[in-house]
Amino acid sequence: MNDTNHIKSDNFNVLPGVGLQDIYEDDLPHNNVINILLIGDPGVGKSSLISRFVSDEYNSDITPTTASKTNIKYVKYGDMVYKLNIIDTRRINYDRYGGEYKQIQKSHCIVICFDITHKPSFDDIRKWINLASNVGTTGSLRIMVGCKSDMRSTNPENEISKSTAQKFCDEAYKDILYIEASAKEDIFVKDIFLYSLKYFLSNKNEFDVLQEKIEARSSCILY
Ligand SMILES: Nc1nc2c(ncn2[C@@H]2O[C@H](COP(=O)(O)OP(=O)(O)OP(=O)(O)O)[C@@H](O)[C@H]2O)c(=O)[nH]1
Ligand SMILES: [Mg+2]
Repeated sequence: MNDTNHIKSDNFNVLPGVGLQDIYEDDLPHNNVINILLIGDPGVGKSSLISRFVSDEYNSDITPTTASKTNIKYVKYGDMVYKLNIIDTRRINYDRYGGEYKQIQKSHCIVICFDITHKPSFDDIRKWINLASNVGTTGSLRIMVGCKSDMRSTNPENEISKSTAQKFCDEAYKDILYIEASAKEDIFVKDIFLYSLKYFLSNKNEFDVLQEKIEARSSCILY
């Protein structure tokens, strides 16, 4: 995908003054709740993407995430306010992933991250995609994000080129959108969440059905 394919964010106004944890569902009247989950190998940059989007901050000394956490962001789009539940997952390798299945099932959008400068994280991406596909509810959106795009060309031997990642999606996962982003330089971070919101809106009827399925599944699965 070239850059012109990204959705324009002209109408995307982030509400000023809305912070992180101390916002509760009733604080702002909103039209819909959208659950967005980030998964991927340890250290690929999941939390940094969230921090950049939610609070416009980037910290190179960020600590590994030890427990899953829901970050709340209200966004205004058109005349409506939407609540985004952005779920950061704890630092864990794919093989030990468990217990978060419920979060995957409840997600409208699953953002599957790898680090473009760290080939092993791309080698694992198929496992994460399959997890999202197998556990996620049909109809949820999957976006693959190549993180740390500002580091392109700094370590060519260990790098995943944009064309390799794009080809991977085109050939194996046609319905997955690929975006390269940098939390550090704030490149295409907002696009990930804007795209999720737009997808949600354009599939709202399907998502109402999806919601019923999610609730039905949640009530009959033990964790
Ligand atoms: N250059 C650069 N470094 C980044 C970027 N995003 C994250 N990093 C660095 O990569 C490291 C890991 O970032 P995190 O955001 O903690 O990654 P994570 O996937 O949440 O990691 P875990 O919680 O440990 O699984 C940190 O040192 C970040 O500063 C980016 O866009 N550019
Ligand atoms: Mg983290």
